[in-house]
Amino acid sequence: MTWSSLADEAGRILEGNWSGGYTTPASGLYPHQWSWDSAFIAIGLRWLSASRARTELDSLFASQWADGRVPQIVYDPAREDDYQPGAAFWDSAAISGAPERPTTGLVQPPNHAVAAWLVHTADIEGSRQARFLERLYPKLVAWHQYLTMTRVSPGRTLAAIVHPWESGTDNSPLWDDALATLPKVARDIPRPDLEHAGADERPSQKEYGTYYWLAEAYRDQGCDHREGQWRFLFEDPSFNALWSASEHALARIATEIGRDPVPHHERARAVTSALDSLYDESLGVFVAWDAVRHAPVRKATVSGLIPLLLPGLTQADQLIRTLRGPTFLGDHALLVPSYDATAPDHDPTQYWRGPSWFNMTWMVIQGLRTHDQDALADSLTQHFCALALEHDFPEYVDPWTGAPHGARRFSWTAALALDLAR
Ligand code: 9WN
Repeated sequence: MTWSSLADEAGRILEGNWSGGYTTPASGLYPHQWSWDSAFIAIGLRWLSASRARTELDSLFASQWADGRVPQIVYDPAREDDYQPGAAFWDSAAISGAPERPTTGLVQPPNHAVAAWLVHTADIEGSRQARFLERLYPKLVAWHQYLTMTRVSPGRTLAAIVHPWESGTDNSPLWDDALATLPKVARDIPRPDLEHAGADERPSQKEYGTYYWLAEAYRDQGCDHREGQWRFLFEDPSFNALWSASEHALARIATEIGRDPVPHHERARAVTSALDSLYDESLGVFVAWDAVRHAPVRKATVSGLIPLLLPGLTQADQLIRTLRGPTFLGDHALLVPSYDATAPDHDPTQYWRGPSWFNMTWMVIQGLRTHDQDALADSLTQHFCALALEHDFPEYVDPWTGAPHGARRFSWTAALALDLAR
């Protein structure tokens, strides 16, 4: 492998998945714009074309809701039949405050300010001339304000997700017990996704039954979970670590454009210290908090390692020990598994229930560098780039064999490989 062949191929993939205003995650399986994908994609795209990276984020924020939320998916109306649930399911035009383009009412993890700052740093002159940060800053502030006002329960500090899709780690074992208590929709659910990936590489029909039931309930109450007793509510460690990291980035952005960084530092510190309550000493990792049952979900997943991104994290040494231990890398994992390798239900090929995802390993690499663990960061970077190139930039891989699964020519795999290869 040479860095230039990697960069060339990654560039071709991002070119192929470029729709004119944004990059689709994968041309067949995911034909629309996804929120946290666009942020990861912009981080790599900045090395190909900083102006396209800026457009990627601008186009996503053009579909921000009036209440500040950044939608999980912005739909391409021309591809309505190619992904479900589609725009017709959400009918966002019927909801007050929704943007012009059709979107879902759910959100995804808030990694956007991190991406905006990194995009800026790749081409400071161009960014300043385009007034990129001036334009995006109030939108990013409104997005974080949505989290504070709508997703933080009274007496808490961390933001909650209201649907597994919002975690970005859809069928993670973290959600199993809660989902088992929920109904499923009775009708047949269309699965165009199965034309592009094996059924054993996607969430099951049973899982989709519950996902739809929950999404319908959310939609039918105007995309606001605060009506009645919402039955799926979790504080996810990765979602909140990204929120805190994004507040740190917003502080930098604020300073750059002559605004006050202090409120962002304060929020970042508050979220980081609230994450303490999710740390599980015996697992050596952060876990999710079930805000309906008022109990932690004591399972080790890669989401619980993502707080490593945060400077000054008091549990960094323990997290790094856990990462190196049998739960994750052990002696021979190539990339970070998505779920506890020692768990009896770990499956190295099934979506978020074991395989390694490139965005998660990229975040762990950034976290290792934040905590001066360059040797391990370097070795993960080598495996990351080699596996991406060898297997046509797959969506995810078996952590031990590196065998590819899910979509190929997957945009964030290409973008983040490009970023690491710099
Ligand atoms: C639902 C687009 C998205 C990623 C998620 C990943 C997968 C969608 C799906 O694909 O989720 O949002 O259909 O399974 O889990 O992280 O953003 O790449």
